[in-house]
Amino acid sequence: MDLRTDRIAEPWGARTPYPRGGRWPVRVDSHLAPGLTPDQVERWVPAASLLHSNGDAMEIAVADGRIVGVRGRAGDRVNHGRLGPKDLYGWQANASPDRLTTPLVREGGSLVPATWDAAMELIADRTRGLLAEHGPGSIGFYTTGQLFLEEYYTLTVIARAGIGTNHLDGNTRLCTATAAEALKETFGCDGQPGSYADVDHADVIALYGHNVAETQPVLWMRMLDRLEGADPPRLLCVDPRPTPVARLADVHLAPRSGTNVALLNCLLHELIRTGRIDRGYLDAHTVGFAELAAMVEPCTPQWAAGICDVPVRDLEEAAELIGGCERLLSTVLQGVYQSHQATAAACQVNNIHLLRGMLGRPGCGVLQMNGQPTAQNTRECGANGDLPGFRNWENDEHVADLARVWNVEPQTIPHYAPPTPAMQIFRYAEQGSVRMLWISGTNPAVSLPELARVRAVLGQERLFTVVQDLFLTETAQLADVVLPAATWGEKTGTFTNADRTVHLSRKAVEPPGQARPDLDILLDFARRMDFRDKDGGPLVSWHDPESAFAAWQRCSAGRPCDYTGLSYARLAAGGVPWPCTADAPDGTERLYRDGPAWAAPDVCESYGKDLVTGASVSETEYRALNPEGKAVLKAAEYLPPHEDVSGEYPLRLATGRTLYHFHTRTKTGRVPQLQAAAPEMWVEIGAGEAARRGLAEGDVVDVATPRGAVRARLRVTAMRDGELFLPFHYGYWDTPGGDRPGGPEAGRAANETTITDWDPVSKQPLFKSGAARITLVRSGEGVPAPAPTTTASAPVRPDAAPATAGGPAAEADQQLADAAQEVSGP
Ligand SMILES: Nc1nc2c(c(=O)[nH]1)N[C@H]1C(S)=C(S)[C@@H](COP(=O)(O)OP(=O)(O)OC[C@H]3O[C@@H](n4cnc5c(=O)[nH]c(N)nc54)[C@H](O)[C@@H]3O)O[C@H]1N2
Ligand SMILES: Nc1nc2c(c(=O)[nH]1)N[C@H]1C(S)=C(S)[C@@H](COP(=O)(O)OP(=O)(O)OC[C@H]3O[C@@H](n4cnc5c(=O)[nH]c(N)nc54)[C@H](O)[C@@H]3O)O[C@H]1N2
Ligand SMILES: [Mo]
Repeated sequence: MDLRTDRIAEPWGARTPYPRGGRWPVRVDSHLAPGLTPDQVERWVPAASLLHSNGDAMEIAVADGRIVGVRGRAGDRVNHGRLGPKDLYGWQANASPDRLTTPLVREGGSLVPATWDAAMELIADRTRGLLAEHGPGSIGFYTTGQLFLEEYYTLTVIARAGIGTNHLDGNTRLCTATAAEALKETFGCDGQPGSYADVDHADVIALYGHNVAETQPVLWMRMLDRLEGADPPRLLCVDPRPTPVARLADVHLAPRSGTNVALLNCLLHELIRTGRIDRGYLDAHTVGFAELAAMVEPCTPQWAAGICDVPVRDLEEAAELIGGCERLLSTVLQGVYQSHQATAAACQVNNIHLLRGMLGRPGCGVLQMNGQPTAQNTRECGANGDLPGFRNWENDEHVADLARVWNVEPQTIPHYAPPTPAMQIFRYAEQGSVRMLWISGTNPAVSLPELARVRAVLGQERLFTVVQDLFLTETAQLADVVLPAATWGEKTGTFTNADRTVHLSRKAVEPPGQARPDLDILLDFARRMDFRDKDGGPLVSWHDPESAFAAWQRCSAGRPCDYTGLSYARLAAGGVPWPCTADAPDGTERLYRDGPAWAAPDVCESYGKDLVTGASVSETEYRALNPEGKAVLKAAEYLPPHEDVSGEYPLRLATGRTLYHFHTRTKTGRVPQLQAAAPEMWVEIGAGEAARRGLAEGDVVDVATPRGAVRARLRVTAMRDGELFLPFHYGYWDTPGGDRPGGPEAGRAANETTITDWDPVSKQPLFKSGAARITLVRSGEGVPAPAPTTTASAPVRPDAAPATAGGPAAEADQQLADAAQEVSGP
């Protein structure tokens, strides 16, 4: 059956219900350029989505050397053919007329075109000069969660062994550092325990600070299809906002933002009080139960209700849900990771699963989610604050092993201190010890907290900044050298989604102008710098994506993220979850079936930290605590937020996402269907709070914090009292690439208001749970806020704004497979 649907108006498309334990039916979604029919497509090129972490497998349609559309891949384990709105329309950004097509260098104050040779020689010259004069610590790299595995691995080898700097991190620090840290704290090592296939089996799905409907719409489709089938799961949603998830939840807890630890400690208290714990599992696979039980002993529902401002009954019902089920799937994302006590809270979700013995079997999983499409690879390749292959920087044998793989002396690889987190790299640049910053695939002039400060850092004369991007972003405009990159569809490489599924994404078309794949840029730099191993051979000995992949396979061998059983040929058939080895040739659906495997002192990636202070646990302490390598039940007491509400700043402020945009909109802002669905900045407030303050839909308001302010129209939603929410997608420019400063006044990026502060354990910035005030600038005069109506920003009065729709340009196909055509397996 074929359906044509406006997928802006109906983001999740048609339902294909299935029962518990059943197979998720296939539905193949596609969208082609208007007027084009499938028979006019010349080639279909395999790829996966690069606009979220879900890893939706797709094919790129090519005609006349151009990308003309996409369709989902029916046989892939992740999406069974489905695509979300950004997947369906986002490809159009590749062909934007304002793509960067030549390198630019700063001359006499402005950026002017240069040859590749001139731009790369300038960078190599500066690198050599700084190395000679100030040493490797004067050079920093700030990368992303949006390049390919092959690129991160190459960058890591260059930075850690070629240059020898410890200052290499990704914007993954803003994104999934807490996911990685929570897994290290509990299981000794990064690596997602669960699988998306757990959705097929779970009888309760609990989502903590995760608006999956908008940020991983295809995973939400899987949940929606279970909800409409036989024996549906029950949903628990913990989110201050009325997200699409909250609207369908059996229990919606809308706590004050910043109070996750209080709420979770209460749930743990109830599980222990009612005896809903698996003693056998705890004894066999965990340490730390006595400490945890003592910590949560006073955390009654009455206590948590006061802190979280959630009814006691709702807390008890939530505890009933997770205590009464047999197969529990939990997911965690930015409402935890970017909020107060981030790692402490994320670990308590792990603790729920350990207490209940619900791990490693169908329907029993924790998904400490990723956000960006390739964030998992940033982490495993060591392009963030880790060594490659989840090696422990404090374990000399791990460092020696890495040195063997790279054929360098161990002392070549900096391991005198933990790899420098991103916020500290920017601090060093501010102070002047970092003098060159190479930024790839990220737009910190919009996405880092406290933008006035970020602009000042990047604008300094003494800091030499290289920006590698597709567009002349807010960040690129502050650079000394801008390198035009090729992207998804224009280059080949692999990446790994939030449930460890590795996909191959192939080049479909040529990049515009002289734009080059990030891998080629890095290889060019390595050649110019002539980095050598200890025998005088080339340090970077590979020359294309497939040989880079092979090099990574050698580095991953025997590690938790073992890729040795994979190949480009194998991946052509669809996604495979790591570890994939000779013994597990089809990959590994779930980790830790028999308890944790990488927590023993000699093999663990980290000895852990104190969840409240962030102080490191020493090797000796860890050996005493966890000699047999069990899972660690780490306890944490609730503390009030650092920046609490006050008379001057009486409201809590969170920032985040909407369904239709990706981050700083460099791609989605250039896609007509997506841009039209959410064209401009807005502010969300709940109806009760608005009424109390005499504010109404569409009013132009200022939201101010001690850092700065934004001005935008107000959307009145069904959100709880005491909270404000800002989407963070809108940067300085009105339309990306345009020349008009955005908004009624220039201040409209959410990060003008956010604080320079981070979780003590993961060092992830706190983009949620700040304090702010709101003031009326002028009445809305009947004009509603430009916020979507299909999402968490739906107006509380349905007639307050026209329904979000995409019209004919947004029509997409959904092909529902006959049962006979269905793929086998999950
Ligand atoms: N459409 C779209 N999808 C995306 C992205 C995008 O930009 N746009 N980006 C991708 C990336 S990189 C990421 S990291 C993910 C992020 O995906 P999500 O984490 O799902 O998205 P956010 O909107 O950042 O935050 C989720 C929710 O946290 C809630 N929240 C705020 N404070 C608190 C709190 O203190 N406690 C709790 N429990 N909840 C709180 C907010 O109300 C919000 O609804 O999305 C990925 N997918
Ligand atoms: N206030 C607030 N701030 C936040 C967040 C929040 O919730 N609230 N969330 C944080 C999170 S989770 C994240 S992940 C960050 C995201 O923040 P950013 O990483 O700054 O956001 P993007 O817009 O995705 O920037 C990616 C850049 O890479 C470019 N790019 C895309 N593909 C390629 C490629 O193949 N090669 C190269 N070289 N460049 C490419 C794009 O054009 C774009 O400029 O924002 C963080 N900041
Ligand atoms: Mo993210």
